[in-house]
Amino acid sequence: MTVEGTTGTVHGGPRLPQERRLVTEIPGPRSRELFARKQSAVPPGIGTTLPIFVTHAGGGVVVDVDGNSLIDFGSGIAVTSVGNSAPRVVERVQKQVADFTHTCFMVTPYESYVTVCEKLNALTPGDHDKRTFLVNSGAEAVENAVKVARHATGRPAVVVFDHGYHGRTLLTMTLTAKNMPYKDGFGPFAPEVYRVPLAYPFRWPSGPENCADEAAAQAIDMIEKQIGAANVAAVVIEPIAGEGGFIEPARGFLPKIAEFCRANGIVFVADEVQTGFARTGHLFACEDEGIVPDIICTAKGIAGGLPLAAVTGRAELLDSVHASGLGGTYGGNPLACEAALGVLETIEQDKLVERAAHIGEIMLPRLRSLQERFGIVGDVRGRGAMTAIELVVPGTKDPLAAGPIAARCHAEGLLVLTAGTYGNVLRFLPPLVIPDHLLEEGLSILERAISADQSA
Ligand code: PLZ
Repeated sequence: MTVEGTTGTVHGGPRLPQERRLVTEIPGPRSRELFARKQSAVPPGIGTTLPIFVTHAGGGVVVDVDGNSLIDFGSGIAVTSVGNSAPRVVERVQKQVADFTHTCFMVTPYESYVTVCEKLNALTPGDHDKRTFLVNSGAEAVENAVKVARHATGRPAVVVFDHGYHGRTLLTMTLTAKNMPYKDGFGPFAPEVYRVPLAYPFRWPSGPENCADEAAAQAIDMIEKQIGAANVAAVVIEPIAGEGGFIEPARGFLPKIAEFCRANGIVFVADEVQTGFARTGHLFACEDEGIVPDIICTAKGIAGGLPLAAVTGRAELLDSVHASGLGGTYGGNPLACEAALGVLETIEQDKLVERAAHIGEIMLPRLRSLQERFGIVGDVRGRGAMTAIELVVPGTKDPLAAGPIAARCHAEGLLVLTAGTYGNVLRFLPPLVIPDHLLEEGLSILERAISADQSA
């Protein structure tokens, strides 16, 4: 593949040089003007990580209205894994937008929707008979997975985990662990949602080696004693907790939970909205421990930025819902389906699963060397192109806010995101097509930002 020459747009559009280029301070004057307009037109509830206004993006860079070119370690929150305006996505969407833009798949269907579903049935873990249907967002996918699990089992309860994030709708906000900013003042919440411990190795009281067994035992005990396994429709879990801080559950935890579900007729739902589509060096993160979920929810990386999400699961579960019990006006819109087909072709033909693993091989050793040199880097974790550092007050595990270091990176032209229940995680989600030299340069900017920290 031609990563070095990756362009932002095709069909004669401008090529985007794969370089960091700062021509004003960040944000520049034109972005500041637009941000003032945003503040009077858009409520503050819609936040802004970095107030530069974008005109182009592609490969590993985002270009703003002032002509700055920033290194992208965010991919629009793990969405543009194949890059912005990836050529195969652009080509398919451009053709589709000229042919027809919408019919509603539930009114008069079209082939691309069916092809996307066939491909997801084939590509997701497990060789059992599967069905897929398409919706618009990650939250909608998780919410629908719960609907299907409740309908199929006739049971009410849903079990979720500490540090979990599943969306902002009433049900998925309820499934989400963190109060601020996601839940505060937005209650009352949906009923029959129960939260159990997650195997968080860095913060497990008796140490990482005991974490998987103890956390699984506690979670299962709570389910049995407080809910009753026979009342549980679904266990919903991210194979790597994303917004919660890129927490990889201690190895062995996920298989124990999956086994408990199997033994008790509970639907195991993997929320792979953030981890899916090559991001972690597997097509899906569940593959790392050989987990075969009953239902898998995908979104984000599925369609290169067009709004699309999917619910894929065992045929007998999805087929249990009565005719017309599922759906929505826009779910599986033809533009989004074409984009998804372009994404899947790109992942396969450009070997982006391997590319994600390669990105991890570049990033993780450099992040570990930061941990050795700087006391504020308490933990380094992640897989493939989904990595993070957890910041602490040196010599303790007290959380150290990640915001100031993120701001220093932003000022130097590196777009990084924060995460974590304690707001102390810097996470890195570069597009999988980012050239190596931008990865290295981004890591050097991060290193300078950390070493400039007074407490480091
Ligand atoms: N499940 C695992 O990561 C979305 C949230 C951004 P939607 N994560 C980004 C924000 O602050 O709103 C996410 C996720 C996991 C579900 C979702 C929800 O996906 O497409 O944002 O609805």
